[in-house]
Amino acid sequence: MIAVKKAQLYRTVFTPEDLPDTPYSEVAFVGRSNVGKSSLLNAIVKNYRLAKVSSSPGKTRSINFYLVNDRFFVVDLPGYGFAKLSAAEQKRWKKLIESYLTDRDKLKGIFLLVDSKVGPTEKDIAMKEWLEYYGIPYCVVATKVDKLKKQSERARLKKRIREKLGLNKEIEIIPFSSKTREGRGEVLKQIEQFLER
Ligand SMILES: Nc1nc2c(ncn2[C@@H]2O[C@H](COP(=O)(O)OP(=O)(O)OP(=O)(O)O)[C@@H](O)[C@H]2O)c(=O)[nH]1
Ligand SMILES: [Mg+2]
Repeated sequence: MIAVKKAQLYRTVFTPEDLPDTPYSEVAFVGRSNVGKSSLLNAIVKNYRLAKVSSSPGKTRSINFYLVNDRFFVVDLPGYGFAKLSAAEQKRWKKLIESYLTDRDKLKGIFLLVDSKVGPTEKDIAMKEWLEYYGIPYCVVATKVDKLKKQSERARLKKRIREKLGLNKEIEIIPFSSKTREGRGEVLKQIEQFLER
């Protein structure tokens, strides 16, 4: 498993032209606004002040590149499904994300984050189809599992997500909590697997 020794913000990108051209491979976090992408990043690097986290959705508006161990990037993307954005902002978001996801040969894998309590939304399903269409390797992270208090909810979690998203058997689902750090090791292992491709 990767030992995270060092992590720093490398670049903040607001327009496709500013996407960095670097020698490093990368993995990225995508998902609804407020699903816990920035919290996942912080839990992975054990620095709760690296990426800004907020209970109001739409906190991350830029694509943020974090350089880990001077070896690879973890990329925190702005969330989708944030209703309060203006049409112009939504258009800007779409263009930025699309140009990132479709034209990035250093991108080795995506973590698609789904809220354990809310379950996959229509937008999550659309994102999954999109990743498959473009042939981008991905896995699913079920976030905020600490919120599932009932054993029965917990037991059904993976099956529910798999069915709703229409996932193939070989696509991994990792239950995760940034509060308890459950799943951190599995996410790091998956990062390693993506980077080896
Ligand atoms: N209970 C619980 N709350 C969490 C967890 N992860 C994130 N949260 C909370 O969920 C809210 C959103 O977390 P963020 O990490 O900012 O979410 P994001 O996906 O980066 O959101 P955007 O930047 O808006 O796209 C914050 O209030 C977090 O404290 C978790 O594992 N458990
Ligand atoms: Mg964020």
